[in-house]
Amino acid sequence: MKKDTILIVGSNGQLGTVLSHELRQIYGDGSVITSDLFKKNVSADNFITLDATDYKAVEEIVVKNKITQIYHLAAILSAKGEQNPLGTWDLNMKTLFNVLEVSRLHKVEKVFFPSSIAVFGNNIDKENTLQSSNLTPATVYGMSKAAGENWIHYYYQKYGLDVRSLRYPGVIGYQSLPGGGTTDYAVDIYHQAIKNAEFECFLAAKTTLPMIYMDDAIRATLELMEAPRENIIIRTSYNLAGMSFNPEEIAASIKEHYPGFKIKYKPDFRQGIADSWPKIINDTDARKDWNWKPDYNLKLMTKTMIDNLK
Ligand code: AKB
Repeated sequence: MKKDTILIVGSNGQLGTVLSHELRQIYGDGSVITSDLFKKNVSADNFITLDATDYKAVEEIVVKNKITQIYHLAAILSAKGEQNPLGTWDLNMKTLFNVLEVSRLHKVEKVFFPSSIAVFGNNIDKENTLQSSNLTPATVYGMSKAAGENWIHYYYQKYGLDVRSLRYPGVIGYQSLPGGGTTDYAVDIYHQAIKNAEFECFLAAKTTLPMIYMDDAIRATLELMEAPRENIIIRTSYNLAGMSFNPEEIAASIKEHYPGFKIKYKPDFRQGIADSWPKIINDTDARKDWNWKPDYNLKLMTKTMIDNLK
């Protein structure tokens, strides 16, 4: 087992649920503390109720448990964030500042900050969105991630704090449900398919977005965090790609397993958010700097999702 004491902030979320499990396998149950606003019924022993907007509460956990790594996953996502723009900014930024300051003052060795494809907006090449593309996000969530990227870069430059980050595409997995995102349809669709229910999609048929299967997303996170410090050249956040598809294409891949599967399209306000995002992400830097390579394409993901959900 590796020696490190890890705190996961926001561990009840879609990514946190699976990442906590993986980190416990690597570091041992006793070395991983999960935390969130509320305790889930199935939370593991080492769970602490934490409001990460409370600086003192974050500091107390870090000091008391001699934390050496923090995964800061708490955030309000793109679609939910638009219901309360100022509250979203407050929560996303305050929790990040608390994690960064506590890490700086108490010498936390490594911090992970998830960014998102939501940092991109218009004025980019959507078919090949480069690492260095303009960041003009159309949502408050995207604004908070773009600002967060600059803050982690600042903490690295000014204080040498080793913060690492990925710009996640939509994450799709069977173990947990997303909440409040624009890419959530691509998880819900599988849950409806196995119930033989017709799926009503809140995005239009041809809305192509970058996505990634959960196993790839988790592996990318762990590989980034394990990479030697000198390999991490990008100190804002790395573009990360898995696959790209639209609702019509994911429906077609489901029909290979459920020929009677039906989908209808009823775009809502989330269509505007999706239209502001890239379609295909260029992740050359991640591949070059720490050897990133995804394993899953749409066909393999669909088979794996259906096999595990049914
Ligand atoms: C969302 O849809 O808001 C998230 C994301 C792409 O960051 N899944």
